[in-house]
Amino acid sequence: MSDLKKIKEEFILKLNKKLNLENINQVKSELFGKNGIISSQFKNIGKIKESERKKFASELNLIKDDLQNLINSKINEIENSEINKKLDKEKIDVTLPERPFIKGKIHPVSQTIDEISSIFSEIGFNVEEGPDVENEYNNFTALNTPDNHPARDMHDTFYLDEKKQKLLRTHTSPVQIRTMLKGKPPFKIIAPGRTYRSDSDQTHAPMFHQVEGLYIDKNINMGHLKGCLNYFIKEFFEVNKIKMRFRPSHFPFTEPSAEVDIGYEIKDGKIVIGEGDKWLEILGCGMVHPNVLKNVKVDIEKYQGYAFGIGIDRLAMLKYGINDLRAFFDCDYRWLNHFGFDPLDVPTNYRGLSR
Ligand code: 2NL
Repeated sequence: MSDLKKIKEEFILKLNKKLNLENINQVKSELFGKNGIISSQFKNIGKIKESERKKFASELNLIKDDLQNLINSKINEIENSEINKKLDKEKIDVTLPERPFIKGKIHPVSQTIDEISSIFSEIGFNVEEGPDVENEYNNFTALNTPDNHPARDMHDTFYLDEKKQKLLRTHTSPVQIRTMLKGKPPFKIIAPGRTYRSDSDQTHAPMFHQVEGLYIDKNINMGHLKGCLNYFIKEFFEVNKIKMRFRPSHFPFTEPSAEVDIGYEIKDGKIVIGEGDKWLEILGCGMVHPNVLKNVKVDIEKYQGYAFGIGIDRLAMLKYGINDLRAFFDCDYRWLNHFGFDPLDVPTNYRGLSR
């Protein structure tokens, strides 16, 4: 028997034993690796007598093909049997009952933020966001709040370090400060989000939600503010007419400042918004104080505008008939199931338009 035939016989015997994938790959590199038996035979061709060289080369090629084919078919065999084993093990029993299926609900506060954002977006306001952890410049100083103002007191503000440099924002105004510092007027934005004050009783939670609005452009006045808020309140409460009044007030960051009340009455034990002889305070607003505009490098000879701040949680309670604020943040799924919103339900407003 020629040397080549001996090699072939030897390796066929080897490959026909019971081998795993690793063993086969070992045999493969023994034969065809860089210094493998077959590879070295190919290097030998040049040393063979010329009269026998052709016969040797063609025999070598045939043997190479045979062994390669055998190796490939062995690898295939193993891979197939592994897949079959897996399929056998992982049979799906379609007769089993389904797993319990829990559909999530959208929290009334999230729903309310979405509604507010959509109403203001329709009249040209961009929605801006910022961090909950702020510095005291963005939260107080830039907003013309004096160093001795009671709002800065430890009793009202959560400070995060000894030096009182980091704090949890007490309103979302710092978002508007950030927006004005990094851009150029006009600004027409709302900033909804979480806010924090050291306060906790039946009507106050230490974490609550606020949306602030800001419109700075040439010739913006209090008439625009009144028109905008009147439009917003009608859209939000889905009524065609709303009784509304401005009451003089004071904030460090606006001048003049006002609080806005809306009319309501109680009918059959339920609150009806819009008409009636009772008043409900729902927001604070005013013309942005020139000191605030100076702090954010807006030219007060050219630009002016209005700002407002609305508590979201109470709006949500009013619109959706929820009367305990604290239940909002208890994370009780039974409560959420009752008061939450179906995420797949596309809401329509009182004019039948989808938001
Ligand atoms: C309230 C009062 C208000 C603002 C917030 C504001 C923001 C900037 C400049 C000036 Cl950047 N003002 N925001 C103005 C007036 C009132 O909120 O009672 N909120 C619940």
